[in-house]
Amino acid sequence: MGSPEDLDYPQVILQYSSGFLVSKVLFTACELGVFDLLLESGEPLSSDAIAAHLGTSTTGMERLLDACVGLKLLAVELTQEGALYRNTEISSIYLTKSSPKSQCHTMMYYSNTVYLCWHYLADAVREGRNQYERAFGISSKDIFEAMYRSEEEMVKFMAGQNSVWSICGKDVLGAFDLSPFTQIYDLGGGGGALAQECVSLYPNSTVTIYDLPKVVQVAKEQFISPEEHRITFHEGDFFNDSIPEAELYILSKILHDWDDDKCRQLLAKVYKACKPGGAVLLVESLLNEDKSGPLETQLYSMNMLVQTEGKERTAAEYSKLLEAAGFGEIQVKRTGKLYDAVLGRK
Ligand code: ASE
Repeated sequence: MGSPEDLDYPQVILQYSSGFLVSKVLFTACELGVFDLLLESGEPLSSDAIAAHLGTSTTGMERLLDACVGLKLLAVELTQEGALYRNTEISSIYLTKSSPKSQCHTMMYYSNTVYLCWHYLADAVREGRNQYERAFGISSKDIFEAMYRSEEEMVKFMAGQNSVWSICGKDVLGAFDLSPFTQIYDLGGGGGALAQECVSLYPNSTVTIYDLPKVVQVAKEQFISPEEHRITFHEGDFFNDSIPEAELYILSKILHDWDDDKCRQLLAKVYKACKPGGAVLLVESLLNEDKSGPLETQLYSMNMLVQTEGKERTAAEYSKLLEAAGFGEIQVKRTGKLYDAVLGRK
C-alpha cells in the first residue's frame, strides 16, 4: 500500500478517459489552420487576430489556443496588449500543411474517418468485425470498397498513409541492406511516399507501385511527379490478379489489414512470383511477443478491428506466416519508431 503508483492510479484513469479530448483539440487546431496561420504570420498573434483571420468565434478560439498551450502545441507570452500565441518547434514541423514532415493529413483522416468508426468500438468488440455499416451505412464486404467509398475518402487515406514515411521511412527501409535488390515492387504502395524514400535511399533501385487501378490513377496524377523515372506503376488487385516477377516485394501495412488466411494466400502468391535469391520486406508495427505492448501498436490493432479485417501481430506471428509461404532466413528489426521491418528470403 501507499506506493506512488497506487496513489496516482485514479489520476491516470481520469487522464485516459479524456484522451479523446486531447485528440480532438489537436485535430481541430489542425483543421482550422491555426498552425498554418501562425507560421505564415511570422510573429505571435492574439486570439482575437487568429479568430478574425480564421473566421471563428473569439470565445471558442481563445479556449482552443489555451488548450493547445496546455498540450505544448503552442506557446503563449503575456504582453501589455494581452496574450500572444506562437507555434512550438514541433507544431511548426509536424502540424503545418506546407511542411515536408507534415502530419496534417493523418490528423484529418483520424478526425473525419477513424474517429467515426471508433464511436462503435463496443459493437466492434462484441461482433469481432469492422463498423463501416454502422458508421457510414455502407457494406463492408470488400473493405477497400468501403475505405475507398468516394475518391475524396481514398485521397485522404492515401495522403494520410503517405505522411508517416517522412518520419520513419528511412528507418524501415534502412533496417536491412536492400541494395542487392534493384527490381522492387511495393504491393499496395498507395500514394508512393515509401517508394520515393526507397529510390532516394537506394540509388540503383527502381520501384513499381502495385495497387488498384483507381489508386494508381490518383498516385500518378496527384502524388508522384512524371519526372520520377525510377518509379513505375502496375494496376491490379493482388488477391485476384497476377503479381509480376521481381527481386524484392515490399508489403508495408498490408498484412495488418487481413486475417491469417488472406495473409497466407497473398504471401504464397508473392513467393511464387519472387526470383530465387529475392526477398519480401514486411513493414508493420510489431507487438511484443506477450502482446504487453507497445501501447500504440495495441491501439492500432483495435483500429484494425474497427476499420479492416486484420490485426497487428508479433514478430513470431509474421515469421510463421512467412515460413508457411516458403520464405526462410527470416530477420526481424525493431526500429524504435512506429513501424518495424521483417525480411524473409526465397
Ligand atoms: C490501414 C492503415 C490505417 C488501414 C486502415 C487504417 C491507418 C488508419 N486506418 O492499412 C494508419 C495507421 N493508424 C492506425 C490508427 O492504425
